[in-house]
Amino acid sequence: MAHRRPPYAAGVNRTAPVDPPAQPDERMRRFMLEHKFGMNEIVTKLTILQDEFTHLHDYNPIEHVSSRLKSRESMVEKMGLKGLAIAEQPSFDQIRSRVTDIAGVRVTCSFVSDVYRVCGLLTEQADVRIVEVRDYIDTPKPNGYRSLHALVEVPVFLSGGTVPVLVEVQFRTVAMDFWASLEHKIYYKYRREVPQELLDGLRDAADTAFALDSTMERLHQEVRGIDALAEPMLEQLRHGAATLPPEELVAALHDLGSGQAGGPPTGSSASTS
Ligand code: 0O2
Repeated sequence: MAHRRPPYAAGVNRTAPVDPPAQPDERMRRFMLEHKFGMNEIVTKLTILQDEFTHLHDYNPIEHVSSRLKSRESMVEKMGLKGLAIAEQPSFDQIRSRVTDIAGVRVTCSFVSDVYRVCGLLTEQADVRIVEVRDYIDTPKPNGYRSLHALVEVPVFLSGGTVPVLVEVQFRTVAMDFWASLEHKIYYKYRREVPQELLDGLRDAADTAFALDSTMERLHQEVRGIDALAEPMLEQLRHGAATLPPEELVAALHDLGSGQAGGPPTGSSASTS
């Protein structure tokens, strides 16, 4: 995925504040609110795509969209992991640059190709700037975790000016989501000291889930391929192909076999940028 220049300056682009300087608590509230607004913008964009696909197309690649704002406790924990001690009173810019998933959106899709397609549809929008893409589908984590993570920046338009906000968007299939939520529960149940046999089981389950994703994807492409054939040809196939010119039949079957019929999504693999 190519980097594009944002339609706004990379830094905070506010007009001079009219109000007196904010107190730390109020600044924290503002900081969290800005992330909430950015998160809501991304959710709205995805909901629009979901509604468009539902009402104007015959297929909706988005199963589910959810979002969460990181809790203060979780943020402090992650700051610690990233070497930012709260006692040292790090600046908001320092927090923003180290903890990049304060605003998180999760998109669940049916198929792996949909994951890449929806990620593309979101990140190609003019006011969405890609900061980083981590493809844990192409390169799963050692524990078996698979998802496509896109860190994006969106402009939030406030009364005092425009604020660029980072949002982490996780795209995954239903099977990947099922695995990740179980792994998350196990991880917390064992307070991160998960027995080796459970870790091995999770690793196997991740591979099984991915094998299921691959089979479902293939079947889905085959069905879409058949649907995409022209109606007269479908009619001939339904009623026996004897009257079909051999070269046309061969070409149609060839397209089906190579996955070209109906133009299935190419699933351009996102790379880390
Ligand atoms: P929560 O509860 O979602 O807030 P980094 O040091 O930058 O490489 P970072 O910042 O954790 O590591 O980034 P990464 O790896 O992209 O992970 C960000 C989020 O992805 C996590 O947020 C999880 O939501 C999810 N995630 C990543 N790895 C795993 C995994 O192995 N299992 C599960 N179940 N989820 C994972 P948080 O803050 O960890 O959690």
